[in-house]
Amino acid sequence: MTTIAEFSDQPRYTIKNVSAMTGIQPVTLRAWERRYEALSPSRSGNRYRLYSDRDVAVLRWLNSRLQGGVSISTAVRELRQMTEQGQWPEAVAGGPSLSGGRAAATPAQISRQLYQALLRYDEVEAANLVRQSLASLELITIMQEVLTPALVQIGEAWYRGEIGITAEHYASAFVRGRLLALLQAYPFRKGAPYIMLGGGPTEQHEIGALMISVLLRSQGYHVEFLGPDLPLDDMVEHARYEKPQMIILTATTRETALNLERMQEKLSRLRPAPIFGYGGFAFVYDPALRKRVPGIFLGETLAAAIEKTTSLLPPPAGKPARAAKLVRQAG
Ligand code: B12
Repeated sequence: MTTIAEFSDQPRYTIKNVSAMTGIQPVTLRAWERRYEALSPSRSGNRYRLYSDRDVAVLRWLNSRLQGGVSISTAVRELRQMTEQGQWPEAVAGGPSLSGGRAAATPAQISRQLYQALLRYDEVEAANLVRQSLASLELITIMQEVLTPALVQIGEAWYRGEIGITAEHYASAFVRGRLLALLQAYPFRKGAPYIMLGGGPTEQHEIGALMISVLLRSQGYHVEFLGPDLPLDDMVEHARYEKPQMIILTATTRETALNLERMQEKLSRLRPAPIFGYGGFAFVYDPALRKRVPGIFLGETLAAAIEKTTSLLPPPAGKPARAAKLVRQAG
């Protein structure tokens, strides 16, 4: 037996997802909210309603009461009376689910399934899981809670000698490909604050930088992703002509982190001088490196990097970007 209280109250699903999961039309969902205060979903940064697994469970329960002949106002009153006494109804199973009958899964579950699909070299299943994530989760959640843990698990399995380097390369190539498709699905906004992004000299890891590029582009910034292993002088020359407002370089290894020591000084000779921000695993693993690299350390997580970057730049004009056919292209 599972009560509705046991479901997560993390905001996660759009109204369209919830409609697909419960079979209740968006117009009805909005009316239940407005007239009966059946639910109060959170709002995303761009003001879209976001529902949690608990909200979905509540909606399924309300629907089952309606099918039992009770009016919506009575069902909502029943629910309120129970919750005011600290009780929750038992969850009702089923209803149409997210994608083709697949039950709504948590990010951790999707991540584990993705890890297993990648180890089997099952590209169709891996692509389906990414598509499922894009339809139901926020981008930042997909990056931090689905893709990153799957890659870390792959890295650990390789380290323990359980999988070969081929499997590890296949998995990172797959994730890299999905992220590039996503990046290109967002409109390229020339007039918006301009950020150049990539890996520092000798860096071969590029997935963290790609994730930040996708997240910033989704917020409407003009982001140029330049790939890994960028020579500093060449980048400074590029920046001299292109005049970005900000340059972000990432470092996973200590060697790359130390290679970033002179970037701030080189950039300070440009007019106007771009802001120099950096981050990545090397600075999380060894925080002392932050003292050695002049510039702005952007934080330990992708979410922190986005927050810090957006606080340093003017906001992009207009609405946050929407990816063209995001789910179909990237999935
Ligand atoms: C895929 C992978 C590779 C691929 C990369 C492919 C590609 N195109 O990107 C390849 C095969 C090339 C590779 C090479 C190597 N790798 Co490697 N690799 C990995 C693996 C499995 C996943 C890395 C990844 O993309 N993670 C996803 C990202 C998003 O996660 P993350 O880097 O941890 O980032 C988090 C934060 O740091 C932060 N973040 C990330 N970027 C940024 C940027 C900014 C600005 C900010 C603020 C935050 C931020 O957000 C993330 C989420 O919290 C990890 C395993 C692991 N445990 O992570 C090893 C790992 C990173 N690799 C490692 C090593 C040692 C190597 C090699 C030296 C191996 C070798 N002997 O040749 C070389 C490095 C060569 C070089 N000079 O760069 C070590 C690094 C340890 C260290 N600090 O020295 C790891 C941790 C494996 C391990 N357990 O030993 N690798």
